[in-house]
Amino acid sequence: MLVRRVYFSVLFGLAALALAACGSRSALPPRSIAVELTEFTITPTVYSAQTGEPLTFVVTNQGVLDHNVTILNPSGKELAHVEVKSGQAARFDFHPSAPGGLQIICSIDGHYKAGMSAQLMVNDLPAVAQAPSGR
Ligand SMILES: [Cu+2]
Repeated sequence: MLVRRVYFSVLFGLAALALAACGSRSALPPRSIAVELTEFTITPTVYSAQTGEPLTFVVTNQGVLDHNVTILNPSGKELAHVEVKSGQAARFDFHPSAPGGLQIICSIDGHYKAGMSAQLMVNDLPAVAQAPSGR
């Protein structure tokens, strides 16, 4: 009987370890982020995410002109892009793969210069560590 109890506690211990090992980045739940475009702003202007977090950007163009959302890495490489016609909405999935600051712009000629830019901050902390700590 005692042997059996020990066997079960070892089994449960192993199961708990396995769960803890899985509980990091890959377990982040999908999240949608709403983005609004107008002449000539991207709202909000600052976004934050975790490395590996499965994001879906839901973009609404409230402007009278067509716009797009383009995500650029610090060296200017395009990581994601979606066109959104005036009055319409579009969505795209984006999984930030590394920590750092990414730029979100509208790449249509002159729009970035006119103010269509925002920042996506990607950090490597697990989601739990984001909760405000007690003071
Ligand atoms: Cu634009």
